[in-house]
Amino acid sequence: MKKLVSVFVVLGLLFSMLVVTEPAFAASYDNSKKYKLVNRQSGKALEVYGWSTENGGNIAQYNDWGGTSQQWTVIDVGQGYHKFVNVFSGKAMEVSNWNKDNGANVAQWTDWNGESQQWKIVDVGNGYVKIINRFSNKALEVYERSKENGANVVQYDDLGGANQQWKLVEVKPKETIVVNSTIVVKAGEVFDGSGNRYVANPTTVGDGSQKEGQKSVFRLEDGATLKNVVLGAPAADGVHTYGDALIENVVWEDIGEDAMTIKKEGHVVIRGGSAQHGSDKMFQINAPSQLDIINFTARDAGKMIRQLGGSTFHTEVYIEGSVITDMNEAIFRTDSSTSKVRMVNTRYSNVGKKWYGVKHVSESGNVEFN
Ligand code: ADA
Ligand code: CA
Ligand code: CA
Repeated sequence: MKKLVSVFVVLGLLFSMLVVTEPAFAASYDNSKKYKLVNRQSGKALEVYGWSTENGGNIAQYNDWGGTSQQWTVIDVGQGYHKFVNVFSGKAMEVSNWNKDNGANVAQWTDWNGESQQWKIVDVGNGYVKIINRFSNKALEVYERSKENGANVVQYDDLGGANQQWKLVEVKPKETIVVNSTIVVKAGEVFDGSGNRYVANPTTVGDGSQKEGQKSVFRLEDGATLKNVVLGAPAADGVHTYGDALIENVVWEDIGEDAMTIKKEGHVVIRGGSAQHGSDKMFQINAPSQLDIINFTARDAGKMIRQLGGSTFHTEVYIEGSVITDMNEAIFRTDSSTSKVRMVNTRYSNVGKKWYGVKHVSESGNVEFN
């Protein structure tokens, strides 16, 4: 009996080594980019069905027509896993209801760090991958090999079928537009950049260096929305807000002097999108405000959020479902004894002191990774 057990132990060990060393897809996914996922069997694209922004909104396949509900950011969450965040809804793809069954539905949900929202991307050759759920170990597939629009996407045993194979295709910014003078989005108006890239004229707007006093590429007046914009280099002084603002699916490919500045009191929401490569600050708060950052990817800067040095006004920062990596100094730095931060369901790595001078911190569901 003992012998039999040890044979099983050795077999088990060998098997687990095999599993552990199974090569994840070598290509790394740049979280400042957007991808569409095209099914090999049907040629159709993975989408959040019916423009849903709700929790539980279904994920299905549809003709590849270029909508943002068919675009995904692929975010490395460590240990060989990724999450897929829909560009339109800002929600993460998951296996619904902690289900391990064949045929269990795949839908979107607020990103809360669950294993059911994490996927391993495995190269199967010919430019295709399979996508395996961390919680269930089952593969993402188009149900019953359907080729119809709206056909459901579910999980199933990894059987290697063409309906379980996906091609990740980068969605490139369409055009590059040179901004010669600040684009003003008037109070209550919406500016939709349709995925185009905006770059500053370095002489009339700003060269994106650390020189103070550069102009912004966008100025958002009270109640304005800025969406589907890529800010390329040089991004000058980025985005300035004057009052309430919604900044949705905005990607800073290369932060300029800083990425966004709150110039006047208001409630600013940054939802989806990403920012990277800042020499110093990413988000600068120069007036009392509420700043919400949801499903955002922030990486490589001096600090993610800085309340104006020496200022003592009250500001509240809320961070949810985001991924924050490589901040030299901190996630949030303030000199105000009343300013607060609350961070939930966020993954972070290498963030310096994390909180610098912040006297009121509340956190839940966050995960530090390497
Ligand atoms: C620095 C500078 C401030 C202000 C700020 C900003 O903190 O000291 O005066 O310019 O940057 O808004 O970029
Ligand atoms: Ca500055
Ligand atoms: Ca600035």
